[in-house]
Amino acid sequence: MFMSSHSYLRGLPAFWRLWPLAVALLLGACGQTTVETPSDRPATADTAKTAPRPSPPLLIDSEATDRTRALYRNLHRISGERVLFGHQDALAYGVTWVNEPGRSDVKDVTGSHPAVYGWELGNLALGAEENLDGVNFAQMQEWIRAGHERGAVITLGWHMSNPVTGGDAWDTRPAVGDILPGGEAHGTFVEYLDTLVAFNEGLTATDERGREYAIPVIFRPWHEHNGNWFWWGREHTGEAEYIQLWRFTVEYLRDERGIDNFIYAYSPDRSRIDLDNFREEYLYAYPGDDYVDIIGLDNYWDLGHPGNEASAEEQAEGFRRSLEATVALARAKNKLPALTEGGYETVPDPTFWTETFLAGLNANEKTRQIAYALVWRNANREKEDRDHYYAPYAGQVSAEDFVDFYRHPLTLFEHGLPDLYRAP
Ligand code: BMA
Repeated sequence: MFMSSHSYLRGLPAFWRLWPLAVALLLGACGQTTVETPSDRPATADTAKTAPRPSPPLLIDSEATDRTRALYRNLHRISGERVLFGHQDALAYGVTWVNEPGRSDVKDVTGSHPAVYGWELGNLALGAEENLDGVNFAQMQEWIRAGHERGAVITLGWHMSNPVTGGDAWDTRPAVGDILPGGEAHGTFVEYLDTLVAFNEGLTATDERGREYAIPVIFRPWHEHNGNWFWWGREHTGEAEYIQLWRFTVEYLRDERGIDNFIYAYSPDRSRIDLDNFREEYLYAYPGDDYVDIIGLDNYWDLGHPGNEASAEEQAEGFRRSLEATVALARAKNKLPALTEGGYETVPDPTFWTETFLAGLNANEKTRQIAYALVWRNANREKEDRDHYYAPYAGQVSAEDFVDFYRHPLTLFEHGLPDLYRAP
């Protein structure tokens, strides 16, 4: 309903800045059924008259580029209607192939690439040419550009090396206190962040008039911080320190370095959240509404994780409840809810996609508001000498069921995407 962004309206006389409000009030007074209502109420004429209208979702970056704002608004609009399917490293390799132009395991099975591409920055800060899974960074930039130009969504995560020890993200020797401003390793940390600034400078595309622009990116730093497996995780840093780490990251990238194409996603891990106390545990070390755009959740736990001893029924209930709670929190904050990571390693269940994954996402009005759901990478079997994949490949036991998942009206893959980068 509110089309304009505040920065776009800056400098206009007061009347013109207030017109969206005037239009909304007028429509509200007319009892229009199309007026946006809080998502947990049915949009009837009655509630439309009385319900408080949510203000338009704004990014934490008030200078965000038009396309970045458009993406965020469009994902909000789609939320509740369709869930975008995402896959990590989709274009770089699959279970039986590496680096074949135009190929992805998801496309091999369904005919379409995923709607969301996840990419990984681990080892970027070390000056390496390839990330920690052997993906060449220059090629990654090309794949990001190609995916964006086909209309898909890009998200970046970072298993950042430990700036204090030089070890990897799983080297849990204390680091956060030392990398914050005033700490001994602060300079090194800033250099690490600068490698992302440089990488991001290469994430450009060209519009129809030949002008270069920055590709919008969902940036998801410091994920699963409520677990204890990364150096920024619980037990290896305190709550206040983690919040400072997050805020410094945003302020440095956005305010110091002027990055305006990032949408910031927060994503704790489900395995360390008690569903009966979701809100409080999810918000452990939450950096604040002024620092987060996406209320995300990483959930492998309820999807057949080997450590979860709950029955299949209990896990299904856990999955549904975790999505409902994520959506409720996102709505209360006027943020976007997403399943930022998840899946079932090697998908051994032939009906996993429809009877577990879709059943949870499509359970009710709340769960359907998850904007996108991304499953983790399909490691190349020969190269990594193991079975570590989360999407099916052609012939895999869940491949047929995945086609039903793809065809379901709730799911959205790259083929079916509307223009997400034009202002709604
Ligand atoms: C993990 C595993 C690792 C990988 C890392 C970063 O979950 O897939 O093999 O190196 O993510 O992509």
